[in-house]
Amino acid sequence: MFCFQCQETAMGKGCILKGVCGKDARTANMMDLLICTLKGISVCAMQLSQENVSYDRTRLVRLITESFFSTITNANFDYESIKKRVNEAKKIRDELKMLLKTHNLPCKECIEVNWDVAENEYDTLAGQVGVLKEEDEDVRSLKELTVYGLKGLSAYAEHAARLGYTDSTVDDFVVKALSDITVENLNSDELVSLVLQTGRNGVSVMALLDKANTETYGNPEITEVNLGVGTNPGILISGHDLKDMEMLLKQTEGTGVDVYTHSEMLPANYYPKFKKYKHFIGNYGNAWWKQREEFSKFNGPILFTTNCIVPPAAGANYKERVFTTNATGFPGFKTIQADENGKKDFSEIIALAKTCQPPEEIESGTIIGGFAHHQVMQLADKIIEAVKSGAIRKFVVMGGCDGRQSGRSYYTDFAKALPQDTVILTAGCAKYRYNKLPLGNINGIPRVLDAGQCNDSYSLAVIALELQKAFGLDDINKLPIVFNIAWYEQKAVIVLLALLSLGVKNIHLGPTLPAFLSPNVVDVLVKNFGIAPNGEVEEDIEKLIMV
Ligand code: FSO
Ligand code: SF4
Repeated sequence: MFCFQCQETAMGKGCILKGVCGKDARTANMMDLLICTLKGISVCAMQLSQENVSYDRTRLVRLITESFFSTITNANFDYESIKKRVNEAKKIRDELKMLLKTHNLPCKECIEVNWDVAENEYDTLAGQVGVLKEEDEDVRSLKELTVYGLKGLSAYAEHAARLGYTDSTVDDFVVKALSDITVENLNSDELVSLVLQTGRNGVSVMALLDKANTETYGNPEITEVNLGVGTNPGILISGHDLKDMEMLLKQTEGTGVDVYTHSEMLPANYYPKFKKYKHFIGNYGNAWWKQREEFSKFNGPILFTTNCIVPPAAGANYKERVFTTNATGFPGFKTIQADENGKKDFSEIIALAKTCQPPEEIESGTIIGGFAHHQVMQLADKIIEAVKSGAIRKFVVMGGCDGRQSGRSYYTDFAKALPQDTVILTAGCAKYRYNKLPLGNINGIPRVLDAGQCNDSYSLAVIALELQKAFGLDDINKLPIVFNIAWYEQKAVIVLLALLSLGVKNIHLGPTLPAFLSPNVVDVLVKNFGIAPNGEVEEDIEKLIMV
């Protein structure tokens, strides 16, 4: 195996024996074979489109986006389920090849289109089709940057699709981009352009998901979220999928079982449609990486709707209580499948919850959130006034991911060290590094404004663009907003590319730069976008705030 797609990668270079995340080599390789096959599908699909031959586009795109989602860091550790996806992908690819044949069109000569071995030889082949297959370090870097962007984009497209929202332009782009990096000999400039196009499509997909979420569940509103526990048994729901949240709340209503969010599901508390459920108690715990400790105290079942899963320790008392759904999986965890109409039956989880003790309280009090673009725009006059009067000197976008590396205490220290006249705009699980600090408010505006999940970084971009309009500026970079982003996995990659495509410059990125960026690609990002790694807290405060 060779995997370097996340911030935690071994030695800052690449995981080669086993993932730091816990992914084993066989599963990592099988994911490579899956991506290889998705590329083959895209190549055939592009050829068919160019010749105006019709095929089942929706099925194909959903397979690509779901499969990509399953390969995101901490989403799926289950070798068998990935192998199953390889078989499904190969079947679709072979159908497309057959279609090419019936139209007398030659298949492209590449392994992605033509691999064909028996299932018992998948492992051997899988070990040969990974990222190191591309020998040129810079080409590899730009191609993988595109692929990781597409993975993040696919995750968000999946959530939107489950609510009935799709964007055919984005779908077409995914197929074309995958095909281009497979069979077109793109030079560095063309690859850089593809990376930026990926970012633009990232903006589109986040806008689509924002529309899907807000039209379905209402606009997030300022909310005090309870951190304590009730006296009933509970179910803990983690991940990003709001459709699952809705189904779980409906099915648990009146059963005597309460519902709590964990990690990236916290923002569900901000949506009007979910707030009306009395048995939706609040948020339990913190960012994904604290789950081993927190799950063992929760006492009830846990439902993962997306990443991030941490493999449980050998003696973990909660192993039998964990369920996965959608693209997620872990050997030994039970999986809840949707029926053909997308409905899920959570009765097994609810029945289990009834046999469990109520959660043990690990925190108390409340935190405030719900500052997505619609809500913030309601406060626009107040915010603009505070900027004009000098009460707010700068906004600091500190969205992204949290992670378990000790160096991430940088973000807590940075938030604490920020001058009192600055406001943090956040989204994603990165917020857990500072959302419980007593940072106070400025003229009634809290100093940490949480827009929601990592995909709600879109909200932060909308807020910036609206402020740019309000202040009559011709460049987003003239706003009093700076960016100090924490990344971990590939959804943060699409968020970063989306910001770059919107013209945002001088983003500080940490806690370390991605291992998949070659020195030359880093140079391009530094020269064209002013991207910088974060340094020491004081020095970064000086650079970002005091100038
Ligand atoms: Fe976090 Fe995990 Fe939302 Fe990620 S829980 S790290 S960027 O999956 O998706 O922020
Ligand atoms: Fe390593 Fe990250 Fe890949 Fe896991 S996802 S194998 S930690 S690079």
